[in-house]
Amino acid sequence: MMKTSFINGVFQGQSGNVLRNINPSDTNDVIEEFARVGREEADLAISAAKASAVDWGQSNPQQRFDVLDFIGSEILSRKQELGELLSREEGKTLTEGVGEVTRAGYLFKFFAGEALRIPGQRLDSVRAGATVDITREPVGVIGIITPWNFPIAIPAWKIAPALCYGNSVVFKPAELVPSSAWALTEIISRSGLPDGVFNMLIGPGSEVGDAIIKNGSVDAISFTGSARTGASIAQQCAARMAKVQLEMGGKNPLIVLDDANLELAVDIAVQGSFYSTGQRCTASSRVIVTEGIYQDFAQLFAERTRALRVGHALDPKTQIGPVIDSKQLEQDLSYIRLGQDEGASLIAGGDLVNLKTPGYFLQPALFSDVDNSMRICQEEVFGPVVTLSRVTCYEAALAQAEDTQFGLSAGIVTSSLKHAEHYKRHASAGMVMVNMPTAGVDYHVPFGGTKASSFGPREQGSYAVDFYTKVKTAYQLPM
Ligand code: UN1
Repeated sequence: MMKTSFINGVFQGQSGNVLRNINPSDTNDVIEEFARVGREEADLAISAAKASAVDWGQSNPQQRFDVLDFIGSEILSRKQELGELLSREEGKTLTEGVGEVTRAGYLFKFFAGEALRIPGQRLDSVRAGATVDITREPVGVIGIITPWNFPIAIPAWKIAPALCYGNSVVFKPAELVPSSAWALTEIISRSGLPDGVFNMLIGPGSEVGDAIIKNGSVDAISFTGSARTGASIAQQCAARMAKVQLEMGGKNPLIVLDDANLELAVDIAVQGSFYSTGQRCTASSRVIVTEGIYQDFAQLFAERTRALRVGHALDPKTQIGPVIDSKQLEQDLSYIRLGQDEGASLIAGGDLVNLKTPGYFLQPALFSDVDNSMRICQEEVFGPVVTLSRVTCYEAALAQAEDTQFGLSAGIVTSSLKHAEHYKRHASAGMVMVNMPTAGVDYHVPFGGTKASSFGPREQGSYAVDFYTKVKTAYQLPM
């Protein structure tokens, strides 16, 4: 049976427009079919969200805790099954899929707790006898638009705080990964939320996404995706003065200094660069190495890259799953050709891999002899394609790491406390990782970047309150 969107408490939305969810590890495997909806259904969902927003905005902390805790508990108790579904549709390995589902479960649990401690302040007025209450109120209707690379964790880290702080939600998942979004929606549909508070729409960005962005009843938009779409959303939100939060690209540097432990440095580089098939905005895509360790590092990193087992996401031996679809694969391959045309040396990988099942399999690619001004060092590939460059010293490494339009995550591998401390202060990225991969973040602390990577208040952790609430200042003289 064809699956549908969820509007005003009911799974609904028939259409002749069918979305087939294809497994990137085996393109003969059609996972499920969905009925795509359009602008009209999006407007219905937004009206339902608006109509329910006032009551839900006045719900008490216990109601919100119970809803979020129910969702989190069910996700955690089904993590194996949901992880398998996620890996089947997105292509990350089963370990990564189950890991992501676990993260989503904990995100709901975290915000269940946050619902019990929504912050506020009471101050004495500067005018005699009066007091001032500073409170956090729901924003209203939140439009949530998510990418394909984290089919459940990114929806979770937007939906959970939206509900926690008393907002209604209209959620549009990426069309490449509708199954995880639908499974999450099915759980939410049984969580005790009043009808209309949570809506999920399966349909194209050009209609459903566009309706969410343009509809004046949507008070705020949280988006993760490409810089181009993000810029357009920001402009449209500014024009109608809607609140906006954007998470976009990265070109994250990983510095390796001479004093680093070689094995640890290579592990961190392989993990951060290639796991999840490099399809993370936090992936390390520029590895910058000082000259004393460069030779040994380059040799071991290339060996390890060649040895990575690319395969079907659900095969337990697989280390690197397929690329998400043919379009992304074409983009990865065109950057690999571009790197060669620009004069970089492809020292490992970069070939298509043929397996028993037809899928988008690519051996991770490693370039050396790059110049940071090359396009492969400046533009986000969003695939398993990495550059390796040699610098003289820490200061040169830092300068090169900073030479980018992006500012999401920045890593360093070193045993020098002095350099680690300096880097934490002077890297302009929103997240800095010392002796850890640039990708793979905790669920209870803020996530986000600077420069072209992010715009608006931070996501996750207790900082999420800034986006998902508005502040009221109430003055009172005694009666
Ligand atoms: C992570 O690295 O754990 O789209 C999360 C992305 C990011 C999430 C990365 N928004 O890749």
